[in-house]
Amino acid sequence: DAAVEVSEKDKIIHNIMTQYLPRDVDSILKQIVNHVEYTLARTKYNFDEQHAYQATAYSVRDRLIESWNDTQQYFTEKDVKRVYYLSMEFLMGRYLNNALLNLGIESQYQGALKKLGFDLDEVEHQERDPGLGNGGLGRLAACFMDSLATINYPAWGYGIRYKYGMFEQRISKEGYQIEIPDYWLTAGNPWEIERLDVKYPVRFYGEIKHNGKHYEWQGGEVVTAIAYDSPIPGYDTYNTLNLRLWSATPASEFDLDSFSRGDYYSAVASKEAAEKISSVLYPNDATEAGKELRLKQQHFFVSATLQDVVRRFKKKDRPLTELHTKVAIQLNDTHPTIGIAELMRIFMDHESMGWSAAWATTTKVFSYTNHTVLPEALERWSVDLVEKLLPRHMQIIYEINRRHLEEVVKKYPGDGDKLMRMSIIEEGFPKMVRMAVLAVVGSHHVNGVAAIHSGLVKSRLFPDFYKEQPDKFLNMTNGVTPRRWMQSANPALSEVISRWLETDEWVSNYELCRGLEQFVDSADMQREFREAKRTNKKRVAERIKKEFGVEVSTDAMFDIQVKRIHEYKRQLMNVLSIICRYNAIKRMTPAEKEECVPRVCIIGGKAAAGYVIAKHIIRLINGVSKVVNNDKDVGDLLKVFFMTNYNVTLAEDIIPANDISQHISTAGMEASGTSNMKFVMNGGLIIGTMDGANIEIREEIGNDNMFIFGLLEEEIDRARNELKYGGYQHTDSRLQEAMKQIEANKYCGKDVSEPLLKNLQPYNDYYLVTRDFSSYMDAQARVDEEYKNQTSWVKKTITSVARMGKFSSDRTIREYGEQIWNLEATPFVPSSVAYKTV
Ligand code: F58
Repeated sequence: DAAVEVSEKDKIIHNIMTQYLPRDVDSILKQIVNHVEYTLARTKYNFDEQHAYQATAYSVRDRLIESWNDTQQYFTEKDVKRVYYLSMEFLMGRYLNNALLNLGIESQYQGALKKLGFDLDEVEHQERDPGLGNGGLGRLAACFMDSLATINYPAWGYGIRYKYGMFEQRISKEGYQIEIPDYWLTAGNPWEIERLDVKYPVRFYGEIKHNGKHYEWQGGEVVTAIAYDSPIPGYDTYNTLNLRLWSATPASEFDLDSFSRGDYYSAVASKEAAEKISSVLYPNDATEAGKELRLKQQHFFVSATLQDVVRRFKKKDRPLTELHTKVAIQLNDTHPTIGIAELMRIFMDHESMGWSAAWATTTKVFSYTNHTVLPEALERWSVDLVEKLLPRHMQIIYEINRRHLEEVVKKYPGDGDKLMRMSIIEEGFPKMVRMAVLAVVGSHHVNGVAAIHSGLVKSRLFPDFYKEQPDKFLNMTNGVTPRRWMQSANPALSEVISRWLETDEWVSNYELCRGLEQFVDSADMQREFREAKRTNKKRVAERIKKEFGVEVSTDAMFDIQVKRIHEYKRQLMNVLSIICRYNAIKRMTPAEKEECVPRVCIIGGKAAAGYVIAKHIIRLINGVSKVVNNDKDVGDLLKVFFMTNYNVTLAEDIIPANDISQHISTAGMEASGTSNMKFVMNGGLIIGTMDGANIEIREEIGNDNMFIFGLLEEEIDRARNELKYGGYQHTDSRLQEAMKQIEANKYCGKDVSEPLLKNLQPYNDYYLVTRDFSSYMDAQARVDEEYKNQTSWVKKTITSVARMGKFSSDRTIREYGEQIWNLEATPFVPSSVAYKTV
């Protein structure tokens, strides 16, 4: 009868709903082949490595979708507070290996692919590296997603699905950088799920009307934001988070006017323009260009995100004034700061909240991370532009500022200077909106990314605000994920660590690595660390052989500086010292050569397309490389390579091969740096300045395990003035010789040498290259000396690896969770989502 029918049906459904993909080799093989046939529509008997990659990726994605769905449903049921990490950049790197390791099914996939005649490693190399970020800021967001998932925090990432990521760098025959557009979606992206049903309208331009009750923003242009979701697995947890990236498409409503005018083609063309908004990542490094399209991108992704967040909150019936009890929003730099005005607009214009309630809630939701103190990098938008593009937001920003300054005046009557300093609006021609000030005023917490940097955020950037609300300002020292940067990038060393610790739990609890220190004197451990290093150096040596046709010895010291090319990072100082080393070798007697430690110098990084000096530095490096590598006198003692197209994948390949890495910014200028952490975790030592996280790394691993040089932050201003006003002139004869050779165009033409040398003149040397040079050369000499004693060197690297626990992004994220977001770890508990009708 009917009752039996229903329960039979329910049983069947229940059986289906509680079935998960089996994890054994043969089932996985079948899943992969199924995707070859049904997803890729290829014959099962004929598919290549690229198809194998895609089918494998789809099969892994299926698993992630299972846990993703369960996790999201679980979070909803438990009604947890979530953090939303808003970032214009997520520099995720390849997904496949990371997902396999986090899910703990790498060996099964290896087995399945082997049966199909493929090697997992090779298959993994088919994946494009999605470069949706510039550098440290974007990669930090990616490490944070991994840690958020691993710690079981309820979190979402929100950003932009750029069609073109960071440009591909090539080097011309003459040694100049060439930028190639990165259309990374040519072969599709199996890690994303297109959600054509998750879409929001986003408005630009137009005008403001008051309808008697509240303001309404009308007219202008409307585009539609479409969601693309990528599941983010955690390590050794079922929890799977979501990264939601927005893509811009034409709005679905039609502007009937232009159609009825009969102008069909231009009506279509104007729709097409919508897609431009999410088309390209701005490859700017540390200077703000003030481009209208960039502000459009910011409002586009922030508006869609906030609509999505508010909709999710409103699924349960409760007042929006409680939003902060379920929602924390982290602003990754000032790029999403327009969200403060946008949330106010939603509250007031759409949800009929009054100003006070709206503002009280908004400031309990947002917090802001600052990533730089460089004045030229702080975002400012002209009032005219904001007024034109986002008229309602401009009104709201003015009102936020009026009320904010009213408080300042009350407390400091007559102090006009203070008022000017604290204003969100910078007076001048043109008037500007200071996004960082808006972020500070609208946030409950503001943090820097390393101790020294957070100090400078208080003392240099926002001293007046710090004085009023000292507790608002925090430090959250950056970290990196040991999953990608050790376990995945460096299997050789990871295996050694796990064997000595007798566990691989250190992968999600880095502090366990302290246990390595007790074995530091063991000859066995020392040998195994050195063997792992040799394995990694061999791989890079092969790469060099393939790319440059040059043979390098793995006995040489591998010296690496890879990061965006910027004057403050001082790649120029590095290459100048390489020239000095070259000159010194040329003068050596055979006996001296015998004593000399061979070096392989590797430099890599992209220069922003419009950053002329940075591009000159690349040209100089390539020039030096050519001269040095082809000089028979030098032999194996020195080799120089510029590695093209530095990205996450390349970083994973070469960082494990480092003996020493360079983090040599002018003190006070590198907010934190994160590659410094990766290099040490992979068994190398650092030559560096007292800047960014170097300072804290030194605190953890000890001064004996680092090569520190250069002026301290508190000495910089004075040194700069001395240089500028003639009180100081370097007398380093090695540097003088190197500069003379550059002047004689030994390494590059005068188009490059002249501007570079001009920048090294005392009155122009803002980054203090000539001032720190001797001290840098001394530190380099110590590096050479210490490398001769391989036993003491490897002991230093073991001790350092053991003591790097602080720099796991798991630690960083716990601090954010506890001190800023007020979150609870919520590991998924299976029983709670069992199919409900049974
Ligand atoms: C970097 N900033 C800092 N900005 O320079 C670095 O010290 C820090 O470790 C890292 O953030 C993470 O906190 C950075 O990468 C950018 O790439 C901006 C992108 C948008 C345009 C301006 C530069």
